[in-house]
Amino acid sequence: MRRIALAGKPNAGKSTFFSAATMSDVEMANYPFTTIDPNRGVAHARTRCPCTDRDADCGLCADGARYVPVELVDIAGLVPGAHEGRGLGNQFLDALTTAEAIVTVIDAAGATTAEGDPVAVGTTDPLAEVAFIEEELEAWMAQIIADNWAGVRRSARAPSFDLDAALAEVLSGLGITDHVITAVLRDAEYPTRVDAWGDAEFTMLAQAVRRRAKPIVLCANKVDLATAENISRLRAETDAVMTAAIAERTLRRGVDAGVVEYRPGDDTFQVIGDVDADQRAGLDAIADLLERFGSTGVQATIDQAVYDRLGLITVYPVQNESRWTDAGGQMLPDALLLPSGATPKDLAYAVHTDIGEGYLYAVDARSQRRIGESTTLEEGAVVKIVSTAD
Ligand SMILES: Nc1nc2c(ncn2[C@@H]2O[C@H](COP(=O)(O)OP(=O)(O)OP(=O)(O)O)[C@@H](O)[C@H]2O)c(=O)[nH]1
Ligand SMILES: [Mg+2]
Repeated sequence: MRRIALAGKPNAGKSTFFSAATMSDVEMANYPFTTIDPNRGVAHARTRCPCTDRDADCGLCADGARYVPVELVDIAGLVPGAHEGRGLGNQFLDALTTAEAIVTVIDAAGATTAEGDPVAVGTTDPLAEVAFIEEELEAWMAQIIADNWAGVRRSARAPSFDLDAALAEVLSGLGITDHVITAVLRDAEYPTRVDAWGDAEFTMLAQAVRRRAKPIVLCANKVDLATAENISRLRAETDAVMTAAIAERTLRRGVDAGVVEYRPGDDTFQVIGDVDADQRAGLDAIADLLERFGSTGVQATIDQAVYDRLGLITVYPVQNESRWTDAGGQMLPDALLLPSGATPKDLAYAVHTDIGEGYLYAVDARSQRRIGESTTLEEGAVVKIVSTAD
């Protein structure tokens, strides 16, 4: 499963976001370092289900909204200097290396210090938090490259030495694939002589790799508390998604309790059960918030990470190309996230290695036509794979 990690300063609302997105109970509190061990759970990206194109109901989507699972990881809060061990240290930067995309949660309300201590709303500047996660990550990666440089120098004495391969080895420990390293080295100019490398080159390489391998979605949280001035500054100076994680959590709990009708990502909800006066006031405040911001922002953040930053597409493998079902008659049983540019053969491998190896051909189940092995699939493609492994 694709993995997305939440990062940010302590007390920004990461665990609240996590709890809302995964509907799991984790510790959340108004003091720093509530979370120590990472929380892992399943969140979902939202997309339009292909069954809506057929006026059918697949039974797996919510009125046309299809939710595709991704893994979400919630880690301890980070403070500036984390790469040097400040706060709870750099072990949590390590937790970020296994994620494909990072959501940086900042406190739009400015009601917490850089260390996560609560202060009055508007005291601290949310814009000051925007860049520090990428800076910490890049500094930490640069340091790891520097730490490994003595080894690279030693191996450079061998006649068979290959700089790209040596760099790939150093960076693979950070969860960076050869594919990314190759692209980074192709796009930038670096000294080919190993002894010409220094801190500036380590930093440059770390930045290039971070940008390509760990895209970041910025999430300005606690907008329900934030001043109008902070909101407009954040809107003008960043591309942050405005979120109120706490509101999303309340709505989903309401759905669970059977008193609210709401699909994550919707711009409205309905109260369908009995609520007391306090709950009613809370829900009214959320309704106002949705009107102001369009949504709670939680779903939009995940969708931006999956579809925009990672550029993934949702593809639906089926066995029966006219009914769009599996052998058991379930319509559109699986929704898979594939990299953009994926081909039917890539889909076959994603379904199962054996299906990929036995690949014969594919049928576009929308047009009923055969499609070439190297055709590029699009968002919402419904595809039948014919394989010797069937
Ligand atoms: N008003 C408001 N408060 C929020 C929101 N999201 C989280 N909070 C509050 O912010 C405080 C911190 O939330 P957590 O989710 O524990 O924050 P965290 O980032 O996980 O903190 P650490 O684990 O300590 O790093 C709690 O009191 C939450 O109720 C929000 O959208 N609006
Ligand atoms: Mg937490």
